[in-house]
This record gives sequence, C-alpha cells and structure tokens, in this order.
Amino acid sequence: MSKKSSPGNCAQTPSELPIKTGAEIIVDTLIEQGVDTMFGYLGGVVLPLFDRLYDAPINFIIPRHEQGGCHMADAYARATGKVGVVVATSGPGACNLITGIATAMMDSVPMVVLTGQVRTDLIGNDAFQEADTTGITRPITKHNVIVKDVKDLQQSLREAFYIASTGRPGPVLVDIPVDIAVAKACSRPLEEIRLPGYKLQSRGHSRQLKMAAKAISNSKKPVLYVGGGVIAADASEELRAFAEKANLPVTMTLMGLGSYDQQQPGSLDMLGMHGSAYANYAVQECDLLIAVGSRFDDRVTGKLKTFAPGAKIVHIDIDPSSISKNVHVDIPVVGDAKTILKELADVVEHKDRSDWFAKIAEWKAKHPFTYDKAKDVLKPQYVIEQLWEATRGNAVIVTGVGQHQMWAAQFYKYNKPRHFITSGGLGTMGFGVPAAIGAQIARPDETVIDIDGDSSFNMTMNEICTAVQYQLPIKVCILNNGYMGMVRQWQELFYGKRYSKSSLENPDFAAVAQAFGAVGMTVDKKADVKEAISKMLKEKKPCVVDFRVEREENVWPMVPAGKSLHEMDGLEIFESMA
Ligand SMILES: Cc1ncc(C[n+]2csc(CCOP(=O)(O)OP(=O)(O)O)c2C)c(N)n1
Ligand SMILES: [Mg+2]
Repeated sequence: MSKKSSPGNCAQTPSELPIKTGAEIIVDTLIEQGVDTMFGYLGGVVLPLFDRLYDAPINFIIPRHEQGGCHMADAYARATGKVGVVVATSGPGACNLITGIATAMMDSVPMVVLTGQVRTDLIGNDAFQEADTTGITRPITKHNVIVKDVKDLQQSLREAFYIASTGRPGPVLVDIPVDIAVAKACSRPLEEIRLPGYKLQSRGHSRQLKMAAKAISNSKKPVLYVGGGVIAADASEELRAFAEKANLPVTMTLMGLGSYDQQQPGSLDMLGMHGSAYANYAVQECDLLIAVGSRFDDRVTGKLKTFAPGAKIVHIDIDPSSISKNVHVDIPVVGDAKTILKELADVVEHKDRSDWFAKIAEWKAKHPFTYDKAKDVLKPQYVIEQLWEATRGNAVIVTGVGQHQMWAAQFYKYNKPRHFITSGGLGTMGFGVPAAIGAQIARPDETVIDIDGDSSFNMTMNEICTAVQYQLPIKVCILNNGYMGMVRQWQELFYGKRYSKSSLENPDFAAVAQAFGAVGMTVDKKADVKEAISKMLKEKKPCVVDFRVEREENVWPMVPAGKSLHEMDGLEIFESMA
C-alpha cells in the first residue's frame, strides 16, 4: 500500500496488517482481551459499535438503566476476578453510569467503561447529547481517556484493560467519538504494555519483609486485619496458610469478608462501626496489627487518635499511596498480597499464643452477634440466620445499603472469596438487584441471593425485568422495615427520634415482581420464613420475597461516629439477650 493512501497508523507498517474501522477494532480488542460477556445500553453515537456487536461472540446483557448495567459489570468482575465491561452512549447514557463507576472506584473493582462521544469536530459546541465525560469522571476513575485519533484507539483500549486489572484495580473509561468508530486504522499485533510513570511492584522489599516477620514472631497479642485487597489479589489460600503458620487471629473489613473462613475458630469476623465486639476489643488491645489489603477506612478505625493504641502496625498493600494515609505505619510492605503472604508464611515462626486466644474466646463467648430471639415477631436477623441454615455458605450473597447490609455481614458466615458482593466504600443503595444479575451471569450454577432493603430495592427494581428477560434465577430477599432503616436508626439515636422523611410508601413488592414476570411472595410471620426460603431456593425464575420485618430494629453493636473502637453502644442490650 502506498504511504499516501494508508489510513492513520498504517503509514509506516507492512501492508499485510489488516485495516479496520474503529468499531471493528473495539470489538476485536474486547475479544483479544478475553471478554465474553458485557453489559450496556444503546444510543446514537454507539450505533457503529452495536452494529459490530450484532454477530460478535460476546454475551451482551442490556439493563433497564445504565447504572444497572454498570453495577452488573462491577459485580461480574467481583464474582469472577475478570475485568467487567460496560458501554453507554454519550451525554445522558454516560451520566447515568456515574454512580456505578464511583462504586467500582471506591471498592477497587477492575472495570473498562466504554462511552460514545459526539463527533470530534462538535466537541465543546454543546452538541446534542454532549457531556464532558472524561471531565466528569476524572475523579472517579483510575484512568480515563478520550480517543481523538483512530490510530490511538487500539492501544488506548489495551492500556485500559491493563490499567484496570493491574496494581490496585479500578475502573478505566475510554470515551470514543462516533467519527472515530467509523474511521479506519491499522490493527497491530499485541505487544507488551509499557507505561512510563505506572510502576508495578509485586514482591515486597526484602528488608521490610524481614522486619515484618520479626515483629510477628515477637508479638504476644497480634491481630491480622484483612481487607478486600486480599480477595482482589486472589490471596485467600495464602492468607489461610499464613494465619495458620504464624498462629494469628483474623478480622475482616466488610470488603474482606470471605477471604478467611468465618467458621474457623481464629476468625474474629468483621471489625469496625458495626463489627463484632470481640474484633474491636482485640484490635484495641493488640500489640501488633498486621493490615493486609485494607486501608484504615473511618468506618473501621473509629476515632483515629485512639485506634489500636498499643499496636505496632505492619501494612501490606499494593498501593503505596494508601500507606500511612490515615494511620502511621511502622513497617510498610508494598506489593502483591499473594506473593507477600506466601513469602511471609515461609519465614515466620509459629508461636504459642494460648493466653491471647483464651482472652479472645472469652470476648467471643460474652459478646456474640445476637438479637432478641424471645419475641415471636419477624426479625430481620432471623431471616438471615435462616438463609445461612439453608445454604451454609453455598451461595453468593449481594446486598443493598443500610441496616440489612450490616446484618448480612453479621449473621451470614462467609467461607470463600468472591461470595459476598456489597458496595463498601461508596455505600450505594440500589446496588443489590443489578449486582445479583452480574453475579448470576458470572456464576450460572450457583445460588445468588440479594439481601436487600425496601428503599434500596426501590432504586433499581426495574432490573428485575432484566433478570426475567435473561432467565436468571436470582433470589431477592427484601428485609422490608418500611423505613430507610439505617437513617431512622441514626435519627433515633442522635436526633431525638425525630424521624424526618425517613419512611416511604412502598408498593406491594410481590405484585411488582409478578408484573415483571418474576415470582413474588410476601412473608409477615416468623413461622413462615423457613418454608418461603425453601420455596425460593427451588425457584427457576427470578424470585422476590418481601419479608415484612420488625420496623424499628437496630444494628448492634455500634461505635458512634468519632468514638473509639472499644466504645461500642448496644453491648448491654446484647448481654441481656445472650
Ligand atoms: C444512593 C444512596 N442514597 C442515599 C444513601 C444514604 N442512606 C444510607 S442507608 C439509607 C437507608 C437504606 O434503607 P433501606 O434500603 O430500606 O435499608 P435498611 O437500612 O432499612 O435496611 C440511606 C438513605 C445511600 N447510601 N445511597
Ligand atoms: Mg428499609
């Protein structure tokens, strides 16, 4: 091919390289990157792309709203460890993704977001359906880029997958104007990606590792504090081996649940604002806190000044910017949790810590997660206990945000990674139903249960229709208290029970589910819970169960905002109930 007639990046290359349209390049790069499932919604400027998707070997799921599609891609990524992919049109389509992108960003979920954009010559002209998508999403993406020349498209897409899935994962957005999707360029073979300024460190510094191992061996009262980073690094097996070898109790953040089997005696369950009393006490009394893939979030630490006051802190994390961000770290180890935990397990000594474990056992016996079981009313915690009894960890649990989310964290026992999918960092109501869909597509042979709140369900319940269309047997258990329960709890405790605007009028959720073509049930008696769950688990269709639970139940224990971790409210209530 003559230099003159070559499109874009073909000018300097052998003529054998295939020439493709931008849309062809997008679809072929998705396939090259191993994408077999994606989510998204149509619109004018993405039509060239959708035309290429017409007969592409990609399972394409259309949500009812772009936010839903984004949460589906996010949950698909969380359930599989693969990169989730979502596409939306320019302007309103891209804007509808914002909550979903921010949710993925806060929880470090690998995702590639493709948005259509108006023609390059119209950008900045307030063109129809124009929004400055890269401007709007800059603070909520790990990286974003607008492709203004078709010859950059293939490399931008490859870099997007690379950046999304390496280091601390996160969402990467590629904005593609419609003229780029129809312009032509050369398709180049895949080469190793090198990005100046994007350095990845997988092995920990050997001196730091030695110091960490020594501190662990010298510790009499250590606690391992594990976050979602261990799940992201697929390091659960290495975590178990390390905890066993070093003889350490393990507490997890909301995002870390599932990384360590909660049925193990060494599990302290979740820590933090609604964590277990035994985890919080152990953290406050420990002499060494080993944080792995966790970021000292304020919901975990409570008052920073008095957090783990007697502890030396080891922090293992892939992201150097999270070291000493909130608390001073004595021994930082930057690198991949899987590699570092394996290296540490090899060198750390096994120490007898019977006194420490005895103390923990005492706390555990005295302050288990509990609730008033005496009354014959339908308690939300009881529903979750029954879900546990019926599934014993063999289910993917997803949630909305609120009290029900905390009870799902407290009363279900997670025993494997990628089986608890929840919006931790952003706390996004409405995450539940679309996340259940994404997880069910990722794990077609497993039971997927959304433990949802009535107000959360109201936000994205239209996606039940998507579950019906794609014949996904998701189960939705609404713990319906007729309130924005978590808000009502704060109003009860901190605003003198002035329940300002925190209750909504709900529709009949079972009837809504039926109208969508799903199965709908209503349960208002404790005696009917077991049978309803058993029926729900056998259902082949999407199934929504509206559990009308006690309206003013609270989540205990609770560390009020700004208090120290050991200053938990509600323990006396626990004691009277235990
Ligand atoms: C999108 C969004 N809007 C507002 C909030 C603030 N918020 C946190 S929990 C909550 C109430 C949740 O109510 P529901 O889903 O019924 O759950 P419950 O607490 O009753 O279990 C609200 C409004 C939020 N987290 N997300
Ligand atoms: Mg509610």
